[in-house]
Amino acid sequence: MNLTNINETKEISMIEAVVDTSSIKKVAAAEAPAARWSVAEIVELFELPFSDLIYRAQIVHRENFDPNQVQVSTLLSIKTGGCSEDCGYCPQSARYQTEVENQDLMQLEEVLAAARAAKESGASRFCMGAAWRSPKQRDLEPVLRMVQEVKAMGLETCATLGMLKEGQAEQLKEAGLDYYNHNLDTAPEFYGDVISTRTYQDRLDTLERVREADINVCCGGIIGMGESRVQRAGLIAQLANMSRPPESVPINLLTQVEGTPLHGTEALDPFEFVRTIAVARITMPASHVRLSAGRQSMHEGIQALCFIAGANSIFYGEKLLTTGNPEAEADQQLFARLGIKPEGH
Ligand code: SAM
Ligand code: DTB
Ligand code: SF4
Repeated sequence: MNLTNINETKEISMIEAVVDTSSIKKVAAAEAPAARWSVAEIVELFELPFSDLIYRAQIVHRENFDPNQVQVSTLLSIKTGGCSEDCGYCPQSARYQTEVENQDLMQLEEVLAAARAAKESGASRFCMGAAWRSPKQRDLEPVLRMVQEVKAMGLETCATLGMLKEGQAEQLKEAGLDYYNHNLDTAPEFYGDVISTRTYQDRLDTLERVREADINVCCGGIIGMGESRVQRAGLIAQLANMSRPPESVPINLLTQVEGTPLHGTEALDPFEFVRTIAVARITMPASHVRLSAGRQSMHEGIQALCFIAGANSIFYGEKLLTTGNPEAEADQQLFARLGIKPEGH
C-alpha cells in the first residue's frame, strides 16, 4: 500500500465512523433489496486500473441500456441571478461579483419559444432552471403553466427551482412535471466547505418530497471543486444508497466562473472525471448518468471515453444556465462520428 492509499484508508474509516454505515445497512436491508455500497468499496472501484474500470462499466452499461443511445435534455434559465444562496461554485449568487445579468422570471411565450426550438433541434427533455433558494407560491404558479404547456408540446419536462416546501411537489406533479433536478453536489464531509446557507439534510428533504409526489428524481453533483477522491466516492455512495437511486444522475465538472469563490481551483485530471462516470454507472446500473456541465472545455476524446464508461445523457444546446455548452451542430457531428443515436429519434 502506498502513502496515498494509507491516507485514503484513514479518510474512509473516519467517514464511515461518522456516518455509521452499519446501521444504514440494516435499515436498508429491511426496506429494499438493492445493493448497498460502502465508501471503501467505491474507492476500490476508483483505484482499479483505468481499462479494468471502463471494462466493468461497459459490461454493466450493456446489461442495462442500448450502449449507442443517449438521452438529450436542453436547459433554459427561466429566472437568472440575484440568488440569496452562497453556493461557492455558482455565478448566480447575489453574493459574488460575476458577469451574470439578473433577469426576472421569463414570460410564458418566451419559454415556449425556447422549448419549441429545443424540440426542433432534437431534444427530448426540456429543463427549466430558476435561481431561487426555494420558490414562493406566487413564483410557482407561472412555472406550473410553463410545465403544462411544455408537456403539451410532447417534450418531457424537468424543473430545478431550489428547495420545495410541503405540497409544492404535488402541484408540479399535477401540472405534468416528469423530473425534478436537485443536486446533493458533493459528499457530506465536503459540503460545508462549499455552501453554508442550506444543509445537506435540507437537500435530502426536498428529494424525499419529490419521490413522494411520484416525480422522477434527477440528482447528482459537481466534481473538480477541490474535493478528494474519497469525497467523490462519498457523493456516489450517497446517490447509489438512496432507497431508490435517482433515475437521472448529472455529473457536472466544475465550470469555473470568475468572481465565484471556487474560481482558480486546481483543474481535475480528465481521466478522474471519466472514472467518476464509470463508478456512477457501476453503482447505479439502471440510472441515466448525465455528462453535464464542463463539456465545452472537454476534449471530444474524453467525452467519447465518458460514453464508453456509461454516460448516456447530455445537456444539449449552446447554453447551460448562464455558461456555454458545445454548439448543437458540433454535438450532432460528434454523435454521428461515434454512431450514437439520440433517444426518441
Ligand atoms: N437554484 C436551484 C438550486 O440550486 O437548487 C436550481 C439551479 S442550480 C444552478 C442547479 C445546479 O447547477 C446546482 O445544484 C449545481 O449542481 C449546478 N451548478 C451550478 N453552477 C455550476 C458550475 N459553475 N459548475 C457546475 N455545476 C454548476
Ligand atoms: C445540473 O446538474 N447541471 C445543470 C442543471 N443540473 C440545472 C446546471 C449546470 C450549470 C452550470 C453553470 C451555469 O451555466 O450557470
Ligand atoms: Fe442559488 Fe442554485 Fe446558484 Fe445555489 S446553485 S446560488 S441556490 S442558483
